[in-house]
Formats: sequence, structure tokens, C-alpha cells
Amino acid sequence: MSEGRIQKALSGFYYVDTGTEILTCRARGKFRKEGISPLVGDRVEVRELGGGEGFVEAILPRKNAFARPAVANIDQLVVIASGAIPKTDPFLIDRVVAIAALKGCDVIILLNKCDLNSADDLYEIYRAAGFQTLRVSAQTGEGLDELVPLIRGKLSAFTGNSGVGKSSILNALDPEFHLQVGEVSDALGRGRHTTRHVELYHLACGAEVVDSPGFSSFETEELNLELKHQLPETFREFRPYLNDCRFVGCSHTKEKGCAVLEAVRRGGIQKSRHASYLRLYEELKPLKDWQETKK
Ligand SMILES: Nc1nc2c(ncn2[C@@H]2O[C@H](COP(=O)(O)OP(=O)(O)OP(=O)(O)O)[C@@H](O)[C@H]2O)c(=O)[nH]1
Ligand SMILES: [Mg+2]
Ligand SMILES: [Zn+2]
Repeated sequence: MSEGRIQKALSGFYYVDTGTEILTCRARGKFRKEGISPLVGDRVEVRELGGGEGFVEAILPRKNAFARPAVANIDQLVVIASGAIPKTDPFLIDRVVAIAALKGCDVIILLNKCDLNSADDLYEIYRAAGFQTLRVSAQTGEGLDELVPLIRGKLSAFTGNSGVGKSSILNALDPEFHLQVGEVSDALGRGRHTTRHVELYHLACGAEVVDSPGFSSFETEELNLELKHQLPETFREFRPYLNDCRFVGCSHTKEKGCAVLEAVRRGGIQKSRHASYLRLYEELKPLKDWQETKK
């Protein structure tokens, strides 16, 4: 038995980096029965079969795990967005960010394509909410020197809607990289889902980054009861106000004397962030405490 880390997941195969070689592995059937899937970033025990092949026998305890993107043990999530072609809906960002907060995972907001559009609205929203927010361009290389120190020595996962330039940023960060990038050409500026699998890359600058397929629609799988119960806390800038509402159990949606709503009125909380909170609140409402949620 040897130990390694899953570097890539593709078509039912897991490519496990043992430090000396990459083994092409299948996962034991027991994982499927238990409803667990090995993830890129997982530390695993593998049984070698010879010829560079093996079986994933066990998954070692995880620091964290995400369904979207499908990764484990990351140090931070880099949420990539764009002010144009495609213009990212802040709700997409807020949703991912809430899930990351629930899992205690750090987030960086990276606004790409600043050569096309400086994304001032998004920049203001996330900077004001207290996120590390950077503007970059994969096209011109602008801002990338600020990004490098934030990802060096860490395992980051890039996520964001299709076409925002996740793969392009990796190509721009490392001249050795030639990842496939897609066109964003239809009228709605939708990406084409160019990246089709999840893979961990080692960059020359000393960063490890997982690239993954972008999302186009809202995934519901991660909306669970835990998020329902902790939703206000997952909005980091709400936290200073949460004990100041007039009513215990305030939902921060419409109550009189709600300190969160007051902060929104006074500009201490961005309207767009509270709008996302309301949308998530409504989406989570139907989840009942007795409902089993998927892991
Ligand atoms: N002008 C400009 N275009 C960019 C920039 N970054 C990426 N693009 C273009 O945007 C398109 C999509 O880029 P990708 O890197 O494939 O986007 P992605 O986020 O990896 O997309 P998926 O793999 O589908 O999730 C390509 O045509 C890129 O050339 C940028 O900073 N400026
Ligand atoms: Mg891509
Ligand atoms: Zn309140």
C-alpha cells in the first residue's frame, strides 16, 4: 500500500501522485455504496497493481471538501468573476462564498478581464464586505504580480462561472501552461464549458491550483440545513450586527428593529449582498429539519 494525493479525476479514473509517479486508479466499489466520492486533493491509500495502475483503497481524513468545485483539502477558494463577457451575477459569488464560510475556508475574489471592464461595482461590493479583492487581466497580465504572493505555497481552487477566464489565468501565470480556453461568443456572453475535468496543477511560482469546469446555473446540491441554520453568520459583514436586532431569532429579512436591515439602509452593508441573503433565505426555507441532506 502506498500513499498519495489525487491530482486529477477524469471519467471514473483517479490519477494519484505518490511523489515518485502518477498511478492511474479506480476507486473501490465500497465508496460508491457509502455515497463517498474521492476528490482531487484527497490524500489516499492506494494498492498498486503494477504497470502504473492501482486501486484507491482509503481516503484519509479531510480538512474540507466541496461538491462544486469537486475538491478536498484546499487552503483557499479563489472565486473568479468578470465585469464583462460574461458579466458575473453577484448572487453566484455570494452563494459560493456562503458555502465556503460555512466550511471555514478562506476566499479571494478575483475580478478578471479588467482590460475589458474594471468591474467597479463588483470591486466595491466585495471590498466593502471585507474580502481580499483583486483586479487582474489574463490577457495583459495586469494584477497577476499581486495574485502570486497570495497563492504561493498554498493549494487554491479556482471557481467561477464558465468563461470568466479560470484556465486563462493559469496560462498567464505559467508560460509552460497551454490549457485549453474557450470562446465566449454567444449573445448572452455564456462560456462554453471548455474545462471538463478537475485537475491540480503545480505552477512555477510555487502555487498549487485546482482548475475545474465553470458553472452556468445554480447548483442546489450544497444548499443544506447547516447553511439554513447559519446563513446570517456566513455573510461575514453581517456578524457585527447580529446581536443587536430587537428580536431574538430575527431573520434579518423584514423585522422592525433589525440591526442588519438598518446597516443596509445606512450603507454599512451592501444592498447587493443583502439581496443575495434574501434569495438564499427563500431558497433554503423549504428545507425541513427532518430532511436528510446529501453529504
Ligand atoms: N479580454 C480578455 N479576455 C479574456 C481574459 N481572460 C480570459 N479571456 C477570454 O475568455 C474566454 C474564456 O476563457 P477561459 O479561460 O476558457 O474561461 P474558463 O473560466 O476557464 O471557462 P470554463 O473552462 O468554461 O469554465 C477565452 O476566449 C479567453 O481568451 C482577459 O483577462 N481579458
Ligand atoms: Mg477553463
Ligand atoms: Zn435582524
